[in-house]
Amino acid sequence: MFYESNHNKSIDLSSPNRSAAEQSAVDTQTASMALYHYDGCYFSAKVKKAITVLKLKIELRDILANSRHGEILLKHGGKTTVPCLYLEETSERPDTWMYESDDIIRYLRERFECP
Ligand SMILES: N[C@@H](CCC(=O)N[C@@H](CS)C(=O)NCC(=O)O)C(=O)O
Repeated sequence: MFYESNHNKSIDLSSPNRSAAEQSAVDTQTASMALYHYDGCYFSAKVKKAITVLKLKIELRDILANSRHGEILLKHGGKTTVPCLYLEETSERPDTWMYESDDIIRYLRERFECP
């Protein structure tokens, strides 16, 4: 369970209990994602905490530790604000650059939190 207050909003997340096969299927899906972030950013920390609680393996790209990540984020996402979740394109949609920590957490939760 994860509870964190943010401007009077709260997040209540349950940690999933997946089988090895289920975890492997989830890992395959998250292999096409990356989180742009930096250490010391509260909003990034909130998303990283949710990623941990949801037991997701999502590549972390620190834009301060590696300026190339920041350049790519600006070029393709349109701004250097973090956190930003990158979702590789699929046959159904183009690649996506999702800003706003609450939107990212909601998305990950809807897709990966077990009922
Ligand atoms: N409402 C946003 C706030 C994000 C935010 O303020 N991020 C800061 C770092 S903690 C940032 O990137 N500021 C620089 C900028 O916006 O260019 C969220 O919840 O994701």
